[in-house]
Amino acid sequence: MILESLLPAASSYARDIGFLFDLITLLVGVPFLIACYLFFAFIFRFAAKKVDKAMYITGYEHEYMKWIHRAHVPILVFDVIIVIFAVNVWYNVKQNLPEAESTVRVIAQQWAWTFVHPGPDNTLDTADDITTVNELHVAKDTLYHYKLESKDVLHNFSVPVFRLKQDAIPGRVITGWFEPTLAGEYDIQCAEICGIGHGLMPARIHIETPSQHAAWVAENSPFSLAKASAPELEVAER
Ligand SMILES: [Cu+2]
Repeated sequence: MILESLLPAASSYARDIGFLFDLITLLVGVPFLIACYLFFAFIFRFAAKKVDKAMYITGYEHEYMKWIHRAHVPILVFDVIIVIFAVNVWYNVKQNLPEAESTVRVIAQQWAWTFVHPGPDNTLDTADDITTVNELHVAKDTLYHYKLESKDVLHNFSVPVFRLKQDAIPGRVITGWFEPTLAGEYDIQCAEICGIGHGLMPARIHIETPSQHAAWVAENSPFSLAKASAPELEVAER
């Protein structure tokens, strides 16, 4: 796996996309190298010789055309192979929407990311939601839906370790999914030129074990924060 040697695979579909990457590299790269080899081999071979004026060939005769047609066949077959595998992965990642165990809202704007996490009740758009800037917290082995929005222009929610990239379009809420499979802290990057600060639109994803994540949720829910900053309230409640 070429991609995985450069970047960890941290989502359930990262390896499928890595496989596509390898397949395309192989099926396009090998003919490319053969073509380059022939191109330069002929240049050097015939340039070195002092020959008479080159023969003029239109290349329209069947005798010469067959060298083009014969090369076309494997290229077409490779294209069909790529399309078959790519459609399969595309369907699984983008068109299929497996049932979610949790949902996060991702809001892009010039030039920051806002993430809304469901609080302890695991339901979005309730009073205990946790909102963060440039910091997304998710639990490992949990299937998430994301609701992707943009406040201004086109952005792109890219999580390289997930092999996930999704455009954010102002006026639309785009739903997609991911399932983190590897704990750790990784990059999120806007992958659509969205203005002068585009390069300054990174964020971090924190993939925690379910127990660590539960602790983070408990610690950061607005109610526990209110209690921490106003301990006398807790006494008053009793
Ligand atoms: Cu952006």
